[in-house]
Amino acid sequence: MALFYGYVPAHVRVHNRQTPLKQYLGDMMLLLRLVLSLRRVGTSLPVHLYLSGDRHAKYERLFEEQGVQLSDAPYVNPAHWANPWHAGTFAKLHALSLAAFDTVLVLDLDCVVLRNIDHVVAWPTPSFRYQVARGGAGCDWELQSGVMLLRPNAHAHGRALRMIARTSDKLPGDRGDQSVWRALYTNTTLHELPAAFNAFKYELNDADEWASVSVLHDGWMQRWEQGHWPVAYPDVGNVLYALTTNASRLMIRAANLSSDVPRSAHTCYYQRRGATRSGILYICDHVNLSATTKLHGQ
Ligand SMILES: [Mn+2]
Repeated sequence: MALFYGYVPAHVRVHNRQTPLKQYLGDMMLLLRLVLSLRRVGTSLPVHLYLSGDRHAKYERLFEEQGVQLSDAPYVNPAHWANPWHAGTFAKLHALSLAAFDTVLVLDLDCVVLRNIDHVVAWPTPSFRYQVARGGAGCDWELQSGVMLLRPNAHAHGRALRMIARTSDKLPGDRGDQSVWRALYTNTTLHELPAAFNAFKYELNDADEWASVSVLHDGWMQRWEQGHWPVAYPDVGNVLYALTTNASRLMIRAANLSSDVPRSAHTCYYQRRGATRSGILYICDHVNLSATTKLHGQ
């Protein structure tokens, strides 16, 4: 199983009072939640996390404690035609270069695994689920790249990198990695993943559908407020809340922010559970975390 994350502050799209570092803290929490969910369902497959750009040892240690193999990966510059919101998704193209593996199961950091999915690696490659694309001329479907079963291939990796090179033509699609997968596999036999292995909560209509989910994608907490699904479907809602809380607690412990640090020097990522003030999760660290805990140079 392979997870990918690249962090270059200048490439992080920020809005409102968000900062690149807040985004990093939130993303690390989501990645950790995903790993905790894999441990919860007792995966026996090796889990690898490929990191590029700025790295922070104090948070990476949490992954090592969960038995995750950490590796440095080259940073993949987003295509000049990229949608800035999807700039980070090109990191997943690195999966094609992992020649030490026959099969790589790629999971997005905003996935949560609710049932053991180890058997998926025996399925044919490449496997994706299909998704109807919203808008976009000349493209009404896409390969949903949140869960992908791939066979690494150096030739395909080279082709993919050329598609996002400085001089590359704009590709149809979401202007993220999904545009690349779609173009790369145009003349390839593709296999379709069942929807339950990459399920979006807005697609799930009743308790039976919720109960069928193996991988919930797009499960982050901010969007809980758009609906009351954790209350309506507490079997999944409570699991997700417990995993998020545990991941957040581990992050807070790793941050180890001293009470001497003045509030003006804090950067905090926080989420609310539902519309109430209860269940607010904070992750706070130094505003200048880069200066204090960078992995390289320690
Ligand atoms: Mn995603």
